[in-house]
Amino acid sequence: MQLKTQVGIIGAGPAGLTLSLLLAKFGIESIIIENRSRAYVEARVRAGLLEQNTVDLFKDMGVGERMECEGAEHHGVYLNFDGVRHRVPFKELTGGRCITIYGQQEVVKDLIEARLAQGGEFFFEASAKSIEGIEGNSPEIHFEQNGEKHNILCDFVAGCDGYHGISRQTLPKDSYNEFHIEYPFSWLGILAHAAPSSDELIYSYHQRGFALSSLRSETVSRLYIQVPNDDKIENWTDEQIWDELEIRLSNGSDFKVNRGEIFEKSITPMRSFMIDNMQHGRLFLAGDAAHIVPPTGGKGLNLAVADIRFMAAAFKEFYTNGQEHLLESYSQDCLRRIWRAQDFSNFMTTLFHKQSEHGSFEYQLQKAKFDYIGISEAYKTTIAENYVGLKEI
Ligand code: RFL
Ligand code: PHB
Repeated sequence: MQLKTQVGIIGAGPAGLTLSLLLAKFGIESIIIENRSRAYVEARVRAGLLEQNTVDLFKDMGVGERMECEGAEHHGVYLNFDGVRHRVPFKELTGGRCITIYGQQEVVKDLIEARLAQGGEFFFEASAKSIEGIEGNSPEIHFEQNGEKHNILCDFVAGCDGYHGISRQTLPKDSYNEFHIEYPFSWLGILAHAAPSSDELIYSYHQRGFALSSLRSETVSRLYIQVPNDDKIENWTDEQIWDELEIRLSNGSDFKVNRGEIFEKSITPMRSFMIDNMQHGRLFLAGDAAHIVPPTGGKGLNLAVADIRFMAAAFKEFYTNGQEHLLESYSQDCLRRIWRAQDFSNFMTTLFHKQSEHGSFEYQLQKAKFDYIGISEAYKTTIAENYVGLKEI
């Protein structure tokens, strides 16, 4: 089958879906191809923290109705270190901004439903195999579905296909520099039918390692613990996970973790990854295809959506005014925010994870940073504005 559209989008994650909806709003045609089934992408458990900008954009796009009902606004966060707790309030320090807790799979469900309701074209279980002709004006995406080969002739290709996708591999190798940090630890994450143990998220340094208490709803908790990179989920019974969470989050206090049936558990490695050019010719990358941040700052999905805001504006400018300057500055426009988020995610990761001997020089530096949060409004403000996401950057 030979298809034709204005923007061919690879990937139905938050980036690709947000792009297709924004383009529709601007009267620009698109087709999405997605490797996995609709059911798979709607069930994939990942992020939960939405920045204010992301929430505002979803509301503007008219896809925020369920998020506003079921999502929970949080106006502060608890930071623990060796049994000491500081709260960082957002509203006071950021002029009224906050975060919203709403699962990524719920975002994906809302976006797919909204796009299908517009008659948007999707190919699920369709794998992009190659992207040809990006240096000309009509690039082509070759994909396979049910063993049959198809192609889409487009004006532009949006590579929203995540870290393992083909888009980044299609960029000429000499068109970008790559930056990596592989952290020597991973996150074991669970979802459980248990009421949240705290009204706000808790990030906790403990000498046995990091722990994070988050949530999805009044009856579902989302929790994480730092584990070594070679750890296996089979090494942990549910009881051991709960015990470890309780040790690390309570740190000797009488804080109790609410326990319940664990219905999802997995281990995710922690990495920072970056390329410093996200485009070549008619191919433009967004989201995890171009950058990965460790989840400690809650930034990955939000960065994907922020890239798309620039990409959609650039396509709009091209189609409505024939101007290419926003297309040309696309990478540079995105990179400022991405580097800021890389720095903040790395800061949160190194502050709260156990990386060196408890009591060592490195540990004392972590603790000195933490103690500074307790005494400085300026430092708290820096954390708050990065955490809720800078408005303009
Ligand atoms: P996605 O979501 O990976 O979507 C890419 C899509 O492309 C498809 N694909 C292909 N389709 C067709 N042909 C091919 N050849 C293809 N190759 C791939 C894939 O099937 C997939 O559906 O990328 P996108 O849209 O850039 O979105 C990025 C976010 O998913 C990611 O950054 C976040 O989940 C990161 N993240 C968090 N981000 C936050 O903003 N806040 C958080 O609280 C947060 N917590 C997290 C996280 C990620 C985590 N894990 C599991 C990595 C917590 C965790 C534990
Ligand atoms: C989550 O709720 O999944 C979550 C929250 C905050 C983070 C990372 C993940 O920093």
